[in-house]
Amino acid sequence: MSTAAARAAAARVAGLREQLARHDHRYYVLDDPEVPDSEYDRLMRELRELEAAHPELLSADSPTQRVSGAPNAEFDEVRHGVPMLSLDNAFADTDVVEFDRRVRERLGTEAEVEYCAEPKLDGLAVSVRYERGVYVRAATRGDGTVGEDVSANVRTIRAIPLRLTGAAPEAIEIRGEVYMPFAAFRRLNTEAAAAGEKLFVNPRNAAAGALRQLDPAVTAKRSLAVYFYASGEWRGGAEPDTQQELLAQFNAWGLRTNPETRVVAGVAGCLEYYHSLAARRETLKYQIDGVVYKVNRRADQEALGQVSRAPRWAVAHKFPADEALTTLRDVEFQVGRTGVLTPVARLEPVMVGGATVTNATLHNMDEIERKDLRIGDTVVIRRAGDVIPELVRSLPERRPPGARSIELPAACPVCGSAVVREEGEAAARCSGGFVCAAQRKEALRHFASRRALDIEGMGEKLIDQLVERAMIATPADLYDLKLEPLAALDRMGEKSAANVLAALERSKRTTLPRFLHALGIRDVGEATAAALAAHFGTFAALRAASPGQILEVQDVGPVIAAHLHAFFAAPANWEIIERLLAAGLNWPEGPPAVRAVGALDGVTVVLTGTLASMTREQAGAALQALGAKLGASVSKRTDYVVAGAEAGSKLKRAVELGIPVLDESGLEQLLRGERPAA
Ligand code: D41
Repeated sequence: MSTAAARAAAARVAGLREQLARHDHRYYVLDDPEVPDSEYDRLMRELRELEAAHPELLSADSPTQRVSGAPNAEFDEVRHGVPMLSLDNAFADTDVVEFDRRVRERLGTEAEVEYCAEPKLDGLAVSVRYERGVYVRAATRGDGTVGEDVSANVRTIRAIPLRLTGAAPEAIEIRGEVYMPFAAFRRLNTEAAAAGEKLFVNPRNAAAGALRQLDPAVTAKRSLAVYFYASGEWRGGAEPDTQQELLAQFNAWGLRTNPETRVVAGVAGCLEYYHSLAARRETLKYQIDGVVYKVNRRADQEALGQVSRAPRWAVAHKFPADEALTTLRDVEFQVGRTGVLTPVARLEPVMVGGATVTNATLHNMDEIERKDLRIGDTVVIRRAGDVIPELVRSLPERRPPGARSIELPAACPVCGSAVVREEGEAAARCSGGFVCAAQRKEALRHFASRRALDIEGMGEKLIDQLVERAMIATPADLYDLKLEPLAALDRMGEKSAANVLAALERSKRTTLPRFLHALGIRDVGEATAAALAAHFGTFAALRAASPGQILEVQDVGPVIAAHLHAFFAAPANWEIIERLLAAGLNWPEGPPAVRAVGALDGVTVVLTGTLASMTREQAGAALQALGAKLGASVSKRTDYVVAGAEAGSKLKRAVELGIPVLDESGLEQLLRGERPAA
């Protein structure tokens, strides 16, 4: 091998050791990992491979040469009677086939080996020591030889008996996994969020945090649980002959073991167990990250022995990682049907949870700011079950020098209209309305809706078809529709098509408030439309108004004024409006209100019956905009009753009490701020 290649390998090995040491410290000592486990595993695998290829680089202080972790200074050290071994990992089914082949080779058998298969809990390994059946101590795994004394905390776990049931050995160490069930984890994070504290990333970290509490009373509240799966030192009495019998003995002593454990035949049995558990993974009440296969017979286990702290008779078959690191290549903005712009992360493709992920939604600009994302960042992607991939966070410590910040575009990526983002609102929106292809269907549906132009029969399904077949793009196109092509659509026919055309014809005679509302200008609802119509009197006056003049309208603030101004400033909107007017849309117009604001202060009006020019809600909103009060019933204090068609008891009562009764022309006078005589 060339010296250059050897130097490169040595440099890479040193770099990997440094990174792994830092990750160990963050993970085991600080409980605050910087990278997902899968990334750690990847680095460790690369280091092992390099060391295998270059044995001259091996050293005693390599992270591959010890199991891991440094004891937390706060707790006393405990030396395990028998070291706690670690597990080798298998990722692919073929890794398990290899494992089984090595086992049978060493045992010198062609026959199927019996394995004990268990879920691999994502918790913390502990060793609990009983002497003459009495709980004496509990320790974390630590580096496998020396762990931390967590006796006081583990004691608080209700599932751990303080005395074993029945006859017990003189001394025994029992190993298992302490974990936090999902329910307890969610509860803990809900409480932490309410208290404004930092949330735990996953149940494993939460369990680690709970075990490391200096005050056992805090641990006791954290609802930890445990499953036992192995023994360490065993002094006095005979050890069971199989893993299965060992677990049965644990149960007899009152110790929990995982009920999902099965004895399976050969590698086929192992893989079948793995895939069936993987399919049920979401239904378990606790987090698992794979399964563990153990040669069932203890005599076989002893014959197989161990290599560098890991038994040759067991292997952890991991589920595909559900978190992974990748690069944020770009952020694009998608426009939804209501015009909301949603940022979408474009990622360097990465395998997460068994699927390739290339995109992740980012919801809104606030989230981008909160997560401090830049294009070029290394990011953590998580995929839980079948759900949509999530961008968890970025790793600012890995940010490349050229990383670009992410800006909200000024123009809509679909139609080029201005993008607006209101103060205090997370969502940014395209102001294009009909002009924007992304918003077309929604804008048309609104235009035709009952409270707008009320085009009967022009429902969502019909609009979908018309837009999809490019028969219409804007409301102006509605009035160009012809009978034959309409009749040819799904669920239509001659009669329905004729009905729709008749409804379109009827809708041309409308009111100014309805028309303004129908345009779908952001935040211009019925009440605002009515107030605008009452204030300006004519559409021409409104369209010519400056933002300052629009601000004079009651209840219209700078945001709505800006939306209106932007809408009327867009030539595309103008073209639509001109075409609608040319098609014959019309409404009664009055002169602009003389002294609109407060003109009806102190005036109480009761509305009754059906009005022809606007809905009662629109009329009420417009009256209120001028300062009038709306009465629910007619009394001596009522100043006017406005009576539309089919007015009933309220009209009768007004006549009885001698209250002035107005028709629609009287209402128009009121809306101009006048006080008509009956
Ligand atoms: O559920 C687990 N996390 C689990 C861990 C398990 N079910 N079995 C395990 N068996 C062992 C051996 C075979 C070495 C006794 C283990 C672990 N070890 C283990 N946990 C942490 C490091 C090793």
